[in-house]
Amino acid sequence: AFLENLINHPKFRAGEYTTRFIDETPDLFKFVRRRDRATRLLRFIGEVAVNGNPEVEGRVVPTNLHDPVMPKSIDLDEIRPGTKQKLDQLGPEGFSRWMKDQDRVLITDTTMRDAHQSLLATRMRTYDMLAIAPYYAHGLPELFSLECWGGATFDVAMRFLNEDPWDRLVKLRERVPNILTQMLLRASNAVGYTNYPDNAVDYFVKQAADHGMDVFRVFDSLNWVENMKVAMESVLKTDKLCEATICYTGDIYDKSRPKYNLDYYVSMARELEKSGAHILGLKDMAGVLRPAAATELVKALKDTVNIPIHFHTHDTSGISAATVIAAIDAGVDAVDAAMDSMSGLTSQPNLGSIANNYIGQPRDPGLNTEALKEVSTYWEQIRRYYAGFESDIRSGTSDVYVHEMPGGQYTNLRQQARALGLDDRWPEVSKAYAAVNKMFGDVVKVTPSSKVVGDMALMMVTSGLSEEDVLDPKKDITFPDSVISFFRGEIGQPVGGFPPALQRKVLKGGEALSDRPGKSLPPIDFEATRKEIEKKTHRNISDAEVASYVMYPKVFLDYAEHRSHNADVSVLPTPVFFYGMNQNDEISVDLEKGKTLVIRYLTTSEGGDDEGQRTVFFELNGQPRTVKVADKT
Ligand code: 3PY
Ligand code: ZN
Repeated sequence: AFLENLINHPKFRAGEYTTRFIDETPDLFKFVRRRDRATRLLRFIGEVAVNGNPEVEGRVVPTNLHDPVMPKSIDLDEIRPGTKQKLDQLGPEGFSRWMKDQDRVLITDTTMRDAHQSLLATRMRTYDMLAIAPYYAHGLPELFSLECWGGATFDVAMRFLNEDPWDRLVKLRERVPNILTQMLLRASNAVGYTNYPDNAVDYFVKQAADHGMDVFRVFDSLNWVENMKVAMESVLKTDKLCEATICYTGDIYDKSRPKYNLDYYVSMARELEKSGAHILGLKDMAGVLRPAAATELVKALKDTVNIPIHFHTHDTSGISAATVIAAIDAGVDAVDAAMDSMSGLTSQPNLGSIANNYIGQPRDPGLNTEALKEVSTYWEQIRRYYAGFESDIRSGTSDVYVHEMPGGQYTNLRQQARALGLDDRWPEVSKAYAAVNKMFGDVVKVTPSSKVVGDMALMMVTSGLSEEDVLDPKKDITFPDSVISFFRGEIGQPVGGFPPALQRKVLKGGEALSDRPGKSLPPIDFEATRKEIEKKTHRNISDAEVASYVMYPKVFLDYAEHRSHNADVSVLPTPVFFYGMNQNDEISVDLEKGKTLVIRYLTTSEGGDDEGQRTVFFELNGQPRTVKVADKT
């Protein structure tokens, strides 16, 4: 195709070219890939048949998987307007006032973002979200929003699921035209683990808004408002909602940690409102806000700001529903919860139970409880597909009040600890985590600062280092990269600054930033970047893909490579994607409207041929097809 483009290029034909023609003519790379998608998809299924999907290697394989039973009570013909229409009508400021005027409590469903990030290592596939999406639109238009994007979902989609996160967003928006979409944006860290140049954050936000994002929950991993302002201003330039968010840390009642007292939160709230927030987010990422403290904090914040307040927590302790109820009773405007079957443990508290708790009362969220039940049943069936990603915890744990790990990190860190052979020493890891927090100056712990603390804790346990060892100026220690970067100020400034002695030790005389990293990072040249990616991938690159590359260059290129070999695998049902097909199974795959493939898997040849290739036999729309796959087992 490249040669065809070259030969047909007007300048080439006219002989008007130099040796730099190829470099200077990006259109040469703009060609449609001709190898058909069906063949590429068969190749992927064949690969899974022969070698398995590496993403589930060594994980529990669920049995007895079947297609989910879909909700019966929801009428898919009728659709009522929801919060999306309100935002379109009123604009973000008007919407913010509307929110405050509601008696009912507004509820966000986090199932498609935080719940699976916290329970299933973020592995939920687009396929399973799209199938249920219309039932939300038709059955639950009273929801405030669907948190369905951002946080860790962005890189995991590309890295482990070989999916385009932008495509997920666009398709969800199409299927749910009436409920606000919501994302988690890590301020200057955007959807990554490190600060990006200001114009990269701005570009990302614009792309997200253009692709259907409505509510931007903006937080900074150190509660550094200076760093939040860049992302907030970017959101304020769109006509979408800016939910500037406080990360709750510590305990307002703990006099020994005066950094994070009521005044601290009240003044941060004031600053966020002054910076233009439409909504104030209160994010209890670890789930350590106790009910009584929630009552006091929500009341104080309500007395301070004129914008609505949206509360988020995790159920790691097992008692977070009490905190949510306390927050609602204290007048919070909106709360997060997860569909029943995706709630609890390190996820959000139970949405159905919270909704039922308010039936017949002034703050009744007005959700159809039958629809809630059926949607939850759908997720219950889907969750089984992901059994291999569940963490082995069965109950809430009061240990969270000691370590204060965010729900989204807890299971991840446990898995990392297991991989390092520290499975039986988890209590030590959790203790080390708390100790690191103290040594680092009692910091806000949420992505990416939580990763810094986690990396250090694992390092201490694996190398048998004590707090005294770490603090001892005479003892040489190789600190993890993330820790060095943190002490250099590369993710920002912590509340109250860095502990000076430890900072000196970590940096070994090196300099640290005291200003925003985004200020000194060179701005991205987006057009040059696009050309660079087009050259590497030999295809057209969209604006959104430029943003993916800017966030995660290597992850994006690997994803693009996978896609060019295997087509868009997000159209495959989840059991097929992870575990392959059983003999004589048939699936129909919708490539686009009016283009459906019927794929039947027949068999795979025993043993390899001379080149170690095995033949996988299919029927594609009734016609026999084979693919050759190199046996790597
Ligand atoms: C994320 O940043 O992904 C989080 O979930 C933080 O709570
Ligand atoms: Zn969360």
